[in-house]
Amino acid sequence: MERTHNWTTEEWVKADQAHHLHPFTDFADHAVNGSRIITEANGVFLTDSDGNQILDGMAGLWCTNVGYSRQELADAAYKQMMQLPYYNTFFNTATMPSVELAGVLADLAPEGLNHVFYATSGSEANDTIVRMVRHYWNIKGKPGKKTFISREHAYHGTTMAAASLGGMSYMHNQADLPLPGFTHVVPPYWYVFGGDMSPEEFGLAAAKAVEDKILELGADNVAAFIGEPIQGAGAVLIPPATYWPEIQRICKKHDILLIADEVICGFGRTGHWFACDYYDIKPDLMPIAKGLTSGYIPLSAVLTTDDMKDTLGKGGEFQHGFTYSGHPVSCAVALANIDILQRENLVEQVRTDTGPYLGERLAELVDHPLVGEVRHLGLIAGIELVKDKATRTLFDSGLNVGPTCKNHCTANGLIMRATRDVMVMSPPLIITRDEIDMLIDRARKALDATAVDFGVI
Ligand code: PXG
Repeated sequence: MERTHNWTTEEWVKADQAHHLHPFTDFADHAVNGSRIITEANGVFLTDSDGNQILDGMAGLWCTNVGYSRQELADAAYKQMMQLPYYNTFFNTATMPSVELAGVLADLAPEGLNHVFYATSGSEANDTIVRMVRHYWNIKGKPGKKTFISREHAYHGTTMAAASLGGMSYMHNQADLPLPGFTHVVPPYWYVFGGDMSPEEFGLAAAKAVEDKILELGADNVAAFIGEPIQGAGAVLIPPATYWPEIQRICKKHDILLIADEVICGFGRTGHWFACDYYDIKPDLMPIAKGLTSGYIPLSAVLTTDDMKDTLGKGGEFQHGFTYSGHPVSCAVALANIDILQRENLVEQVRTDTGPYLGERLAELVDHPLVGEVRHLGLIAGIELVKDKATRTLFDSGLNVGPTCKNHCTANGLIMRATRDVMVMSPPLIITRDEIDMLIDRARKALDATAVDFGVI
């Protein structure tokens, strides 16, 4: 492609520093250290402006499920742009891709989720849910039911409502959040919060925390419970098997809507189309994004039930939506993306082959002196780095053990995220066994170097 500028890396970095404010970035640090410029990508590999090849163990931000540079997705976008590049879905108008995709999603989704409301990002999908749920309870004649219960370490996005749903205290602190009507309970994070309990006992205790909160607030004041089936950005928190059945029982008992945030878990990440299929969760609302288009183009959606649609249908026009809701190009790309996932049996491949293989290779890391626990399902995993394995004691957060390991990964040609001192990974679903070997080899090198840095070896 013709570029206006044919700059050196240094010139790109300078220009970036001059005008570009980055998300989740310390602006003062950026002014000094700049950014790495990514120039192209293919399969599971990124290339930077110095020509380095980097294995992307994160699929971008948990999203490039079918891998990079897929011709089919570019073709789908091109074809749709030439036929109808934009039209909206407001005021009883539709475009063909938005109609087709809604049907495909209703077929793929867990039973009962028959209706699709489009947005552009995961955050917008979750804001949409807050609007829907509050309107729903008003129409039902229960206007007191307004509070959302979520968990600490939850991530549901960064708009004011989505960040309020989230349980990241560092995000709350910067904007006087959460807004009124959002509250958080302990997450099903056995390694840190489980104490002397078995994981199964702790799963029940963490679910009981939700019920205790409902009783404290009064069920007449609680609108919904929201949870990622597996908390992704919170450091891949995989709940004990007892957790989700108990959460569902509690929500039903107290007439609380259940929201399963599948923004990371959806579209094959766990070896199932949705993690709800794996945990047998039957949500009332399900936000999706990321893997819906493999991140090639922004698109998100809220999937919901007949009951939600019928109830909102009694409230007149739903006063909500975005210019780009159901964008035809995004929907065309999503259809082509789902077609690839199906045609190449990628979800099944993750469930039966590459997911278990990643699990086998990760199990080899459990003996490493820094590794307290490996959490894994399908192609999502977290490696908990700890000071003392026997007592499950974490490092002091000021030591920056996780970020140090992340830097060693980068130096070894691997992108792996550090969330606190948990190394997290979610590679593209097309990753092969050989590439998994490369990923594990590079991760082990980074762990060894980190262990040397902190005198653990
Ligand atoms: N729900 C979940 C479960 C997410 O993981 C969102 C909603 C919000 O999506 P948008 O499209 O508004 O970003 C997310 C996003 C990280 C990281 O550092 C995670 C996300 C986004 C950016 C960074 O792990 N998840």
